[in-house]
Amino acid sequence: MKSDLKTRIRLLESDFDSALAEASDLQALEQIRIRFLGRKGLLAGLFGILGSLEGDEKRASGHLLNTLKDKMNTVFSEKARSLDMQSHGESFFDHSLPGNIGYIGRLHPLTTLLREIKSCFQSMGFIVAQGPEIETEYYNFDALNIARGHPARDMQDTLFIDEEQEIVLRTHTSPVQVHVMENQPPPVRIIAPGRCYRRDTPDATHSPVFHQIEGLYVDEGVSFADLKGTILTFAQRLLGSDIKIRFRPSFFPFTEPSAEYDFSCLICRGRGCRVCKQSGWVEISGAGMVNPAVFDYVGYDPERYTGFAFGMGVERIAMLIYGIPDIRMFYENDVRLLKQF
Ligand code: FA5
Repeated sequence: MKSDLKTRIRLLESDFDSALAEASDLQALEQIRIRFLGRKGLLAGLFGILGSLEGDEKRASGHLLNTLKDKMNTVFSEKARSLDMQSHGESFFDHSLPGNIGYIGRLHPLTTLLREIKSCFQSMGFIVAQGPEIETEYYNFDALNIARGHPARDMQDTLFIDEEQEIVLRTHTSPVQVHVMENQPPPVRIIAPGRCYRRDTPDATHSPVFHQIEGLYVDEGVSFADLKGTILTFAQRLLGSDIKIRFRPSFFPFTEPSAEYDFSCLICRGRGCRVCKQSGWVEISGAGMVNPAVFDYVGYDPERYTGFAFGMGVERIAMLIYGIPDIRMFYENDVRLLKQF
């Protein structure tokens, strides 16, 4: 009897599978349900036989039958679901599916920071100017007093668009100074934000594409003290009154005297970290008094006018403010980072 029931269980299973495979609509499926799974159906019939068995034989066959019953119910529901979807065609909408949560887009942290920097300088009377990212060597180097063969020309590893035509991707925003001064007489008080390109090897603080904000203030009687006052006011407006700035002597052919200035590291508060290379300071910008040689190129009278200029790295400031330890994180577009802003 036991082996007989086992055979009938196997047969029922294969009959059920082939009947389901053939069912092509919900009516056919209902017939199958009644025939196999109904109260007086084939499965119930086998459970009836179970009643006449005893002991181990009953237990073993009962286990087999219950497993079969679960399987038949699962396979049946899947088939019913798939036929139901087919019968509703394309317009079927499954109300039981979880909804799509739409995320609201937001500004990239560099865009937000650029806007904040612009508004700090605008509140001090600076006007936003723009210049091309593809430049001639004349604007990127010559008119900035960076002579051909001058070692300063190697300082900035340049990406050439066309070497013969002397067309480059600008390595800094300083060429905008020249465009602006060529087009208007003093006084000039501008900032020029934008992308710059260099062959720098990427590391925690260098990227081959990065942003600078150029600043230029030319008028009668502009002094280095004005430069320091402007930068300190800017730093405190942007980063709070705790921020410290530090000027160090430097060299740029287009400024004389030249300096670099650093901001105190907001990430480690001066204790030393990866961003400030354990020094407590982060290099932000080059700056200086406009070299009279540049005034000669643009036709300004160097006897009458003086000016200061600076070129800040925007990413470096963003790293400080947002506590981002590696510049490359700005360009990886990892949503886990971006959605925190
Ligand atoms: C210049 O580019 C000068 N044009 C700045 C200047 C303007 C000096 C006006 C005087 C007057 P420098 O190469 O040091 O200087 O770059 C200025 C700033 O840009 C750096 O302090 C740094 O903050 C940022 N910077 C430079 N290279 C990179 C890079 N590869 N990735 C990210 N930031 C960079």
